[in-house]
Amino acid sequence: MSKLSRKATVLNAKVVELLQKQVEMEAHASATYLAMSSWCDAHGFTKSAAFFLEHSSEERGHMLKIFHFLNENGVRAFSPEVKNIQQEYKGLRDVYEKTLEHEIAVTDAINAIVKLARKEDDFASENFLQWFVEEQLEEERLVRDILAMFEFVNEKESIFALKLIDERIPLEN
Ligand code: OFO
Repeated sequence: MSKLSRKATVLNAKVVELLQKQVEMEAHASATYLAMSSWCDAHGFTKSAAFFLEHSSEERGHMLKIFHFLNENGVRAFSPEVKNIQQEYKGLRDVYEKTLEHEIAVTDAINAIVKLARKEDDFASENFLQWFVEEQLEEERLVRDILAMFEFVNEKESIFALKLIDERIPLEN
């Protein structure tokens, strides 16, 4: 890193590149959860619709957290392009399975940035990312707990069973 860029930011350039990608990933998560909320609403799963609406806002919050971290530390953050949002799902279980897959992918991405930050001695980014490490643990646990409810209904999930699950979806507000 040249002395001049060191003056602009203490963040490592390779870490910054991954953080910019993470801004995109969080924005994609926000848009995906919005699509899931709409799907759930259209299929009569009102608690799930509210759950995904809440989580869409949370993901936008995560995106902004990284966005501000970059801007506050001398890096120009880029407004992300959000494309390829899945709108259709096979059923309620599919929605939550896709959510878990998505959260696992985000956890892997966060861990990869932490690993790189550690390797590059970018202590500021490593420290900043600890919040995300905790958050991912919590989110994966939450979705796994929801998916566990589906284990109590048989393969041919009746609408009655699905509605019962929907009623037990935890909301924050
Ligand atoms: Fe951004 O918190 Fe999970 O994905």
